[in-house]
Amino acid sequence: MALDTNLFLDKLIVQGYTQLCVVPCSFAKDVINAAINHENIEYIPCASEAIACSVAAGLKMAGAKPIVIVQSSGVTNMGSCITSLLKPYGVTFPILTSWRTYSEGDSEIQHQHLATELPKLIEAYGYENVILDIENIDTAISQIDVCDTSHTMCIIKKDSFTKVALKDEHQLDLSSYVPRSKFLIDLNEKFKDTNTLFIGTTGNTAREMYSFMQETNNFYMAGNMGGALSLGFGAAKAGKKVIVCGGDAEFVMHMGGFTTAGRYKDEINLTYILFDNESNKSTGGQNTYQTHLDYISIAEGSGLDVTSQTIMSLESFSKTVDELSSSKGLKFLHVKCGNDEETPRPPIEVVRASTFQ
Ligand SMILES: Cc1ncc(C[n+]2csc(CCOP(=O)(O)OP(=O)(O)O)c2C)c(N)n1
Repeated sequence: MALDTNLFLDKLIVQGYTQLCVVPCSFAKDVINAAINHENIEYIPCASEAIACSVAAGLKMAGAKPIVIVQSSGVTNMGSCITSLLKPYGVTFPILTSWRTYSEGDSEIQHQHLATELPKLIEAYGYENVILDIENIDTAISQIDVCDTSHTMCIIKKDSFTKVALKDEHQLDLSSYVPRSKFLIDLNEKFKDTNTLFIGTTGNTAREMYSFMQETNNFYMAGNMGGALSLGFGAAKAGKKVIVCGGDAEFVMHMGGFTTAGRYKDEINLTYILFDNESNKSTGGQNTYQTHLDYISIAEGSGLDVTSQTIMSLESFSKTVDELSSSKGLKFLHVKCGNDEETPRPPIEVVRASTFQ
């Protein structure tokens, strides 16, 4: 049993809902696709769950009728907005969160804690919670309406929605870009058997590092989305030579990490490589809709030493990495990349053993 996704969205529109403020989760992939396909509800991709909540609060206070959709891991990011804005000012709108499960031995350790504690976290925020009814669509809509008028969060379980494909005009075409594996294989060749510490992000980069960079010194950060640069900065401040392999959704989530690290650029040896596939590959490939961003200028404005051209080829990547690795500092590289076939997640023993000292 699953809710008919398109009908669910149609009914929400009839109820007057106007925008979906989203940080993607694979559990919500079909609702997200349906919203992107639909002309009568606006899809607002947000850099973090905190931002999604604040945007929705502004929309609601100004008379619109937004809905927020996030992953359970991101409910933590909303804490400040909930406790210091939504609760004290009595602002309400539906917040739909997936509930990621965890079973022993799963390397997605980011979900282990909230797999049992999510309802308690919601309760600690002063919210009620309700599990989205997937048996009866009208009950489901009534639940959303309750969340619109009270501090109640709606929990979405796996497989709650029927499949919806993105319309052709919304599909991303990354075929002209070099697949990320080629760059990772090059990094493996250059840095195998060195003590350079590689940090992979929550997204697919860490998974692909496991497949294509078997011989480098890797930390697979299976969670803490947005924290890769800051984690790398801390390690570099403590004396490590670090390369962070970032993603375009990861880059924007806690962008203040760049302004913090930038202050210490002369003391450290850290390179941030932004592997930009224009999408959230690991949660279903949703477009990040960030073509308005100039990543290089953002990094430069935060104090990083940037390579001023976006890297489009393996040849220029290889040459630039050689140049960068011979100098100290806080360096930034923007690389456009395409998709590879799905790669397996690093097993839990590998993820846990990748802790660095
Ligand atoms: C706080 C938080 N919010 C959302 C997620 C779900 N999530 C995991 S990876 C990801 C997207 C990563 O995209 P990007 O950084 O561009 O890397 P890619 O997967 O495309 O390589 C999202 C939204 C999460 N793990 N944590």
